[in-house]
Amino acid sequence: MVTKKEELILKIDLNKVPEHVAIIMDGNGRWARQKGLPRVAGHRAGVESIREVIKTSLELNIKIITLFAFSTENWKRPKKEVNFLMDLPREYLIKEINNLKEKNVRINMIGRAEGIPEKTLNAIYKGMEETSNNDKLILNFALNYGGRAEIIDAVKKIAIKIENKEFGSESIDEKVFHNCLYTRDLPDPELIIRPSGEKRVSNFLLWQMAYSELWFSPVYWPDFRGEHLVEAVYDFQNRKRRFGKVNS
Ligand code: V0D
Repeated sequence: MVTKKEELILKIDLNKVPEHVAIIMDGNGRWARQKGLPRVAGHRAGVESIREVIKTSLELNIKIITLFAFSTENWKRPKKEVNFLMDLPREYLIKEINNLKEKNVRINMIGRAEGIPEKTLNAIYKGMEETSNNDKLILNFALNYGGRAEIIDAVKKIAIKIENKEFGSESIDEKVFHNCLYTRDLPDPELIIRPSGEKRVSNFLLWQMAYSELWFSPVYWPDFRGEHLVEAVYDFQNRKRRFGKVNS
């Protein structure tokens, strides 16, 4: 039997796959509510979707996946939920690290370290260290991340460099700015996916998404499967990207 996913993969041009895909892991709470389960059950179910996205990214040869896991605004949620979420990275890495190593996946994190429990940070840094030589796929978690916070942090870095006379204000350009972002080592995402039916950007990768293609899916994150990623990539390949120019 040929699955929907296999059928879609046959239509993909493997030479024109986006290098960097970013995903907002949204809809976990609503998924749980619909099933009469506590919100945290949705967060836990969302881990299986990460596994699916990794597997499919390796098949398609996507090089970087950025996952929006926790925003600078998510601290306003009930304390019990925040505490549960903050233990997930450690739990995730204990469970998945061997699988990630075997698959040659490198773990990375972007966002503000301040506020994240030390135990969580240490687990993440250990995971990053242990996978730092892997080069098939970068799995980049955006944690305590906000696009505006990132831009403010970049402005602060530039101000300090100017105070230290590293360069003058006339030297500030897009390249200098890019090098002060959390994503300084990564190319901008060509494709951004938001599941769960919301059609908003919600403070994700504001600077980096200048020319990104956007794909919205009605599926809640815990129901997101490999075929949904392939569907988004297929649609991406059938768009004309002009970057503000006219086509010749
Ligand atoms: C909950 C569904 C993995 C979406 C997936 C604290 C929301 C499970 C991580 C993770 C979360 C983060 C960093 C890292 C390794 C793993 C994670 C959060 C939430 C926010 F280095 N899943 N996951 N982080 N959820």
